[in-house]
Amino acid sequence: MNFNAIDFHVSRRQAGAVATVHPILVSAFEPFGGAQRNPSHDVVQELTRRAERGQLSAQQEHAGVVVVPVLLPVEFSTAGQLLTRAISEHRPALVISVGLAAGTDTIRLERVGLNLRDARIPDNAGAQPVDEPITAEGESALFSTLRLKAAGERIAAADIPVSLSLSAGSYVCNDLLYTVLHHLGRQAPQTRAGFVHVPDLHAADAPVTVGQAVLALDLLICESLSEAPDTAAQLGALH
Ligand code: PCA
Repeated sequence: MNFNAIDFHVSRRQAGAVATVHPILVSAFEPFGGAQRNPSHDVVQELTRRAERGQLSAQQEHAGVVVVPVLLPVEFSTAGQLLTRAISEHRPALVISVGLAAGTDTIRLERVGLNLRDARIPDNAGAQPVDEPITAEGESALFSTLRLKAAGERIAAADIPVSLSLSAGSYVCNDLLYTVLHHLGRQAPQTRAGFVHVPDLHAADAPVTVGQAVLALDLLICESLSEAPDTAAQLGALH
């Protein structure tokens, strides 16, 4: 998969209409594991469409919000390389990545990226690393810098199933989360970044609709553009 697979798009109308533009880099993944679709793509596409029409709450609350969507291959290393390259190019205010976690029934706000590759199935390029670090010299784990508790409370208040998650797994989504946090920690520590897993939104009994997932991302952007520390809500997990 090469760089052409990436689909950049910035709304010129919005970019020209405001003095300060805050690009929000939002990545989605291609299908994997034999599936025809990856709902993360639908969610990011719809978020971008609404942003182009100026319909996001984030745009009412923060001037200059522009969504820059990026579609990534489900490939270890490559996904992270492409997104860090896009970060260098766009110098975004926020980086939010979205992926599918089939079998879950909530929007999962990922708190932690692990320095670990342990793939149960091959990625889309056939790689299947087992028990390997992502970077040999990196920290064991890195925390999302998005305001997840503030966002989680707001998403729950909108009656959307949401949870804070302590593991993004050990496949390509975790690889991307860790790689982006590692990169930003060194290059642009003021830039908040994190990862959101969505359930299979195309399943017949999907617990969350595409519209709800889009609203959840919108609220996550709203909260994460604030420079304030995250709220101290008592949302820690017992197990
Ligand atoms: N989900 C996979 C990789 C791509 C995606 O959408 C994961 O959770 O790692």
